[in-house]
Amino acid sequence: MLDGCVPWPPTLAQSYRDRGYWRGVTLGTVLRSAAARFGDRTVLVHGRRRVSYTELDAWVDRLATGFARCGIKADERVVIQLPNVPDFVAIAFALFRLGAKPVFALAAHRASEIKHLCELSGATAYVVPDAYRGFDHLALARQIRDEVESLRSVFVLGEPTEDVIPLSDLDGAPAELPDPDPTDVAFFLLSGGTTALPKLIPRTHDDYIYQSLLAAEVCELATQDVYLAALPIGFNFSWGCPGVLGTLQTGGTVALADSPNPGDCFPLVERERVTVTSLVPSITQIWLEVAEWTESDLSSLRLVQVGGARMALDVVSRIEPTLGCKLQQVFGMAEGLLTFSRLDDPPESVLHTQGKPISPADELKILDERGMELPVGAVGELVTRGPYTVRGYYQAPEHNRRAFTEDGFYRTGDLASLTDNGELVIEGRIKDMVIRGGDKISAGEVENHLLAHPAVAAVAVVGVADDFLGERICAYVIARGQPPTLTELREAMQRRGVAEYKLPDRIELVDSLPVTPLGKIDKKALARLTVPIAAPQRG
Ligand code: OOB
Repeated sequence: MLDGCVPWPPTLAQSYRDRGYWRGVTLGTVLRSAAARFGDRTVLVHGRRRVSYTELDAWVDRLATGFARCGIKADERVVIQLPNVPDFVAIAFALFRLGAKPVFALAAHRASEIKHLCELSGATAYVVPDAYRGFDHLALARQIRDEVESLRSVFVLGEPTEDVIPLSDLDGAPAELPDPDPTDVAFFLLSGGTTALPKLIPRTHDDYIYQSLLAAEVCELATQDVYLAALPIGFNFSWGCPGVLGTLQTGGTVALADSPNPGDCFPLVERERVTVTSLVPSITQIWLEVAEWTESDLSSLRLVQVGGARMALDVVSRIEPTLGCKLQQVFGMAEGLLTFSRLDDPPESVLHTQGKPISPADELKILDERGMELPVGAVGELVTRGPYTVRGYYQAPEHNRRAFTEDGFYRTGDLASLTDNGELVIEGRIKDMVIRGGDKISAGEVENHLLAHPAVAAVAVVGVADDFLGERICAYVIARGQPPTLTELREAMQRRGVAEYKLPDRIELVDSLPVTPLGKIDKKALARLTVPIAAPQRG
């Protein structure tokens, strides 16, 4: 396994193989078999572009050869920052075939996040669009290449220019490629981040193939299914829960949307006869509003998965009647564990719980503050381990000691309880994170950026309840000299190259911050102080 990753204990790994969970194949091979089975069927649709299984397989070979000729080698890390386009999928698979490891960045990430990801992963290459949504990714890529020592190459999707490699150049007769080890890392997902900076989550071929196939099975995916990738496909939910990878393994079609908004998605649902999609709660709310009056025909939808953040009951209960399809509640994390409500679960269970783990080998425990296991019904921290839940973050031994128990359970930082039936109910969070829409924002990261501002003497960032996004970002600031305005702080963070979704929605100027008896800032007290806001403040 790649250096810096924590493997599963050997006996447990063997038992996962013996029980058939880990199949000992790589993602590159999975695509090869899918192409052999599903040939001319369409695997990817984007706008007017349609790619068949056979075409994707051949394209991936050509790209892999091209990457190899450009010097990309097995085990090297490659940061991919692309929107939902067929090229994203082809590039990821080309890297899988080479044994190089894609690191999935979000299109919304900017200099601050990208630099961190490139440094942390030691990336040798970075793949970007030339420009996207008015942002010059090429300029960002050049800046990052200048600043990050390990970064040798920039590959660009779009207009060819000097000093970067156009992806269209990566072509050539397929050469002999090494077959990577299925137990090794296939790619890296990003942690939501409780620490000031995001961590990298190594996912292996074995564990991810198992997860995506199992998720496909629970969703009863079949060749006739059309999965709409509404959310960014670098997000675990739409990449492999079952998402793109689950669909590809079952012979279905993935329709790639430019955004999760109804304006982009509804016509696609109608045109492609989409059957399944996955959404976060805030987007679901917009879908429900627009579905009331849309002229698009949504009748092909059979299943909408919703997860990534807590969802209000009045939203949950409107989904099935308004969209005319089944709702599946999903609780998940890039680290692994997935719980899904089942298609035949009784309505009360689907409405009020986040379902059951997808694997019989998932182990879930609810712990109290001292680490003692709690009985059914009691609320405590959810910890978990299993055949597709990681044993450690990449290159983070110290953090891993805190984030995992001694016996390898991942401490989710989520407060939950289990019902008599073994369903999970998410009750809250102890981790220092804001979940805004489906986006996870580390409070510590935002605090560090704000502290860099000369007018900020001290700051505490908390989530404030919001009807639409679930939470918004509120910063309690003790000013130094002239108090800063929200706009000033947002602009200062933007100048530091921070992604837009992490900018505070509101500031509260205070003279002091409440502290716990141990002298830490008392965020619970702050959260209690904060009244919900109807709309973001500006000024
Ligand atoms: C998904 O993954 P991440 O890694 O972006 O975030 C994980 C965290 C969880 O620990 C929990 O705090 C929160 O997001 N979360 C939920 C939730 N689903 C995730 N909180 C309340 N209710 C839910 N249903 O968000 C993710 C990954 C795969 C599938 C779906 C979501």
